[in-house]
Amino acid sequence: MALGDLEAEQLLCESMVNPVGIDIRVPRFSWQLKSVRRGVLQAAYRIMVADTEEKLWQGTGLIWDSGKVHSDESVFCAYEGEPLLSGKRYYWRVKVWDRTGAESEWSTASYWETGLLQREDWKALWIEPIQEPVVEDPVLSLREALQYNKPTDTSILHPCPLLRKSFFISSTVRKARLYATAHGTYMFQINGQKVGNQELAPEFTSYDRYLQYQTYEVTDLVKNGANAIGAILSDGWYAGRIGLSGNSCQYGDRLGLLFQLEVEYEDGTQEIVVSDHEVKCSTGHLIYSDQFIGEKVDARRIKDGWTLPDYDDSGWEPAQETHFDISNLVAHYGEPVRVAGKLPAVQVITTPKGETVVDFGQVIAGRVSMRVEGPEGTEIILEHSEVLDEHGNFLNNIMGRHKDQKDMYILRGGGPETFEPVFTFHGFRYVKVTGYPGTVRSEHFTAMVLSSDMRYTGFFECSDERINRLQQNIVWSQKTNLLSIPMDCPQRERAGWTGDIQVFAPTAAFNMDVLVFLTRWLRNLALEQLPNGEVPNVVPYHKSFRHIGHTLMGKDSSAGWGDAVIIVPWALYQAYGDVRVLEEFYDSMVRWISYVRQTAENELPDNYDQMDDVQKERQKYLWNTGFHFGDWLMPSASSPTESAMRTKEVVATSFYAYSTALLSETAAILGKHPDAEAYSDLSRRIRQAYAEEYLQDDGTLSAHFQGAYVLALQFGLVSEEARGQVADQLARLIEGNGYRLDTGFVSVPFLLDVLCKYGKRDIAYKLLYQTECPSWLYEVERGATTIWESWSAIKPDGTVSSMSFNHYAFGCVGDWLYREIAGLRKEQAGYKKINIRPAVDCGLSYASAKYESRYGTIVSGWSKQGGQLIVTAVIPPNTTGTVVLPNAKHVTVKESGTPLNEAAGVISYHQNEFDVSVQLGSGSYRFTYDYQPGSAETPSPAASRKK
Ligand code: RAM
Repeated sequence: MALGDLEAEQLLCESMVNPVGIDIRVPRFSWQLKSVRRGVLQAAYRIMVADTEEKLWQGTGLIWDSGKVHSDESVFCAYEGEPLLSGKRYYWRVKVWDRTGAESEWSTASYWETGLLQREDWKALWIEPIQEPVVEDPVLSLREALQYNKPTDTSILHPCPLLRKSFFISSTVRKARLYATAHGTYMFQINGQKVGNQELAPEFTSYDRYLQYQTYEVTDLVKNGANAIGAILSDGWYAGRIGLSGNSCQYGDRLGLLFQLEVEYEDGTQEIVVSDHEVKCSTGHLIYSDQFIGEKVDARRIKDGWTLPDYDDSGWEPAQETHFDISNLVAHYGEPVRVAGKLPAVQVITTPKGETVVDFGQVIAGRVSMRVEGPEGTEIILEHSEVLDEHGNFLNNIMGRHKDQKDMYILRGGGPETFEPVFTFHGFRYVKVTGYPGTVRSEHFTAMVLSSDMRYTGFFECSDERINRLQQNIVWSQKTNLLSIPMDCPQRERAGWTGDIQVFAPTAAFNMDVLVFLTRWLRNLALEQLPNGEVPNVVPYHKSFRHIGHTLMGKDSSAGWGDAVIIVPWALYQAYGDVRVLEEFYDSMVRWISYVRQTAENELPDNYDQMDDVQKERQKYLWNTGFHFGDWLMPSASSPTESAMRTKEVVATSFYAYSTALLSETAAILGKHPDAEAYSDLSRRIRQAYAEEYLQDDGTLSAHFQGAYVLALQFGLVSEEARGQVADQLARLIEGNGYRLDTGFVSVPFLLDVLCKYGKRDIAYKLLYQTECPSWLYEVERGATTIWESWSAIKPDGTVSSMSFNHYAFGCVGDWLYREIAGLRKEQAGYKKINIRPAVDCGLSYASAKYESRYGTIVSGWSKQGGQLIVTAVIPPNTTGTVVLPNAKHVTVKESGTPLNEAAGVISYHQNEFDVSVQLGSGSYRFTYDYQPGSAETPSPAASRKK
C-alpha cells in the first residue's frame, strides 16, 4: 500500500468555490478525497482557518483549528470557530486520514469572504436620480392580457438614468470592494471599465423582504489619484413589466441605488465612497429598457467617458437621498446571471414573405450582439421568436400583453459599432432584422446566452442520437430557464411557477449543481408563504400574479404547486445530502400541510349532506374541493382548463398523501420523532380514504386517466395487493392510446418509473422510443432544440401554435434516463452509497452517465460489443457502491481482466436468480462477460443511429 497518495482537493465553502461576499454565519466545508488506490474511506479530518494565507501555512494565530476529528464526513462540515467579521477574507485548508492510516498533506488553501454582516456596516444612503415615475399600466384580466393585440406603447417609457461620482484616492490601494444594489437593475463602471461580469443584478427576488446586494472585487479598477464610479439603472423586475399580464411597478415606480466602495490602503487605513447627495445624475443613450418590451439605444447620445474622472458633469443634477429600511438586504447567494455562452448565427434566411431572419440554430434566453457600420441615424430593429410558422415566415409566438419584444439601435455613424442590450432579454432562436444597412451576414450576429451560471454536473449519452438530442434539449431548457429564478419559460411569463420546478428539480440536480440556486429561491418561497400556510403558485409572488390567482381561482395556491415547499427541499437533500436545507424549511413545510389539512377537513364537497357516516368521515382526508391545476396540460384534454377540471380532485388528494409522507420522513431525519409518527399516521389515513373513495375492485380508478394511475402507484395510494391490478389498468390505458403519453405536468415525472417498478419495462421503453405525438421523440423529430410547453406545440399537420417552446417541466424524464437507462442511482442521500444497475435490455447498444457528486465523479456506463457486455463503474473515494451485472449468473465475470474474487476493491459479490451483485469500494472498474439477452428484451429501436 502506497502511503502518501492520499489528497484532499476540490474544496467548497457552502457549496461554492472561494465565494466572496457571503453572509452565512456558520459556513460549511466540503472536499473530495483523491487516491490511486481502491476502497478509500475517510477516517478523520482536520480543518484550519486563518485570516491570512501566511498564518494558515504556519498554522499559527489561527481563527479555528478543528483538531483531528474522527469522522467519515467530507461534505457539509460546519465551521466552529469564533464569530466571523464583516468584509473579511478567511483562508482554510484541510487534511484527511483514511482507514488504512494513510495521511494526506494539507490541501491547497481556499478562501471565503464575508459581506457586510451588520446593518451598521452600511454607511451608504439610498439615492434616487431625478426621474419621472414609471407609468403603472392598467391591470388586465388574464383573458385580456392573453388576447391583447394593440401595439406596445413605448412612448410611456423613460430613459435609463446615469449616476456618477468622482472621488480621490490618496495612496496605494491594497484591496477595494464595491457593495451595491438597486431598485431596478443596475450596471456599474469604475474609471470607464465595467465592474464584474454579472448581468441583471441585483436579480429577481421578493424585494420587499429579500433584496440582494452584490460584492465586487474592484482592487484593479481603483487607482491612486482621481477616480470616478458610475451606474446605469433600468426598470428591471422592480418597476418594469413582468409576468404573464406584463404589468409594471410591481415593487415600486421609482428607481434607486445604494452603493458602498470600501478601499483599504497598503498601510491598513480605509476610505469609503458611498452613494449620497454628491452623486450626480443624467440620462444618456438608453432611450428605454424594459425586460419585456425591449431596449432602445440611440448611439448618437452616448456620453463618452462618463465614468472617467475628468468627465465634465457640471450639467448633471444631484441625486436625491431617500430613506428606505435596509432590513431587507441580504448578501447575494449563488452563481450570478452571466453571459453563459455565445452562439454564432448559423444562417440568414429570407422568408417567403421577404423578411430577413437570422437563425441561431438553438432556442435560448438572452440577447443578440450585433456588429454594424452605416450612416448616422440609421434605425435597426431586432425582433425575437422561438419558431417560424408552417410556411417558414417569422412568427411572434408569444402570447400576452408584451408580445413585441423588440430591440432597437440607432447608429452613431462614422465607423464599426456594436450593439448589445444591457438590461433586457428574450426567449428566441430567430431574430428578424429590419433596417440593417447593407447585407445582413451571419458573422455580424452572435446570440449571448443568459443563465445563472451553474456548474454542469451531469452528462448522459447513449447509442440513439435522438435520445441524446432529447438530453441536450432538457439541458438547454434548464440552462435558459434557471435565470435568477427557476422560470417556467423565458418569453411569455418568466415566472417562478412552483409546480414546474417541483417536477423538474431531480433532473435539474443531475445536470447542474443547483443546491445554492434553489435554496435561495426556497428562501423567497418561505418569505412569500401566506399567514394561513398557503404557498403561492408563483415565487416571487408579485402583485399581478396575486391578482390573476385571486380572480381566476379565488386563492393563491394549488395542489402539486404549493407542494414545492416539501418536494424541492427533499430533492435537494436527496441529491446533495444537505440536511440544513430540510431544517431551514421545516416550519414552512409544516405550515403548508396544516393549511392543506384544514382545507381538506373544513371545505367539504357539495353532496356532503347526502353522504352516510362512513363517507362523511373519510371526506376530511380527501382534498377534494376548490380549484387546482391538476395534471396540468394532460394531452387528451381539449384545453388546459379542461385538464385541470378533469383531474384536480384526485391529484390534490394524491399530493396531500405524498407530501405528508415526505414530511414524515423529513421529520425523522431531523430527529423529530413524534412529528414523524403523526405525519406518517396522517398519510396512512389519507391513503386509506383515497383507496376507499376512488379504487374499484377491478383495479380501475374512478378518475380514469393515465396520471391518476401513475400517482396512485408512485405514492402508494392503494394497497400492495391492489397495485398489480392498478398497474395493469395503466398499461391498458397506454396500450389503448397507441403507446403515447397522456400524462400531464405532475404525473409524468413518475410514469416510466412506475412502469419499470411494476414489471412493465417494455411499455416504458415503447413510450421512450415513441415518435408519434404526444411523445418526447416527436418533439425531437420536429426539430426541437428545447423542451416544449405542450407536446403539440407544433401539430402533426405542421401547424405552429403560440405555446412556449421552452418549458422544462416535461423534461423531467432526464432523471429517469440517468437512473434507469444509464443506471446511475443513489442508495443513500448525497450518494454516500451508490447503486449502479444498467438497463441493458432497453434496446440500445450503449449508454453512459457521469455525475459529479459532492464526493467526486461517479460513472455508470455499459456497452454491448459482439457477444460481450462491458460495464464501467467509477465509485469516488469515501463512498461505496453496488453494481448489478445483469444476466451474469452463469458466466465468468472479469474485472479489468481479473476474476471477480481476485479483483482489488471488490468487497463481496453474490448472485440472485439472474444477476450478480458486486459490492465495491472506491475506484474505477471495468467488468466484462459474455452476455445472453433475456427473453423479454426490447429490440433495438429502428432509428438507433449511432455506431
Ligand atoms: C402556465 C405556466 C406554468 C404552469 C401554470 C399552471 O401558464 O407556464 O408552466 O405551471 O400555467
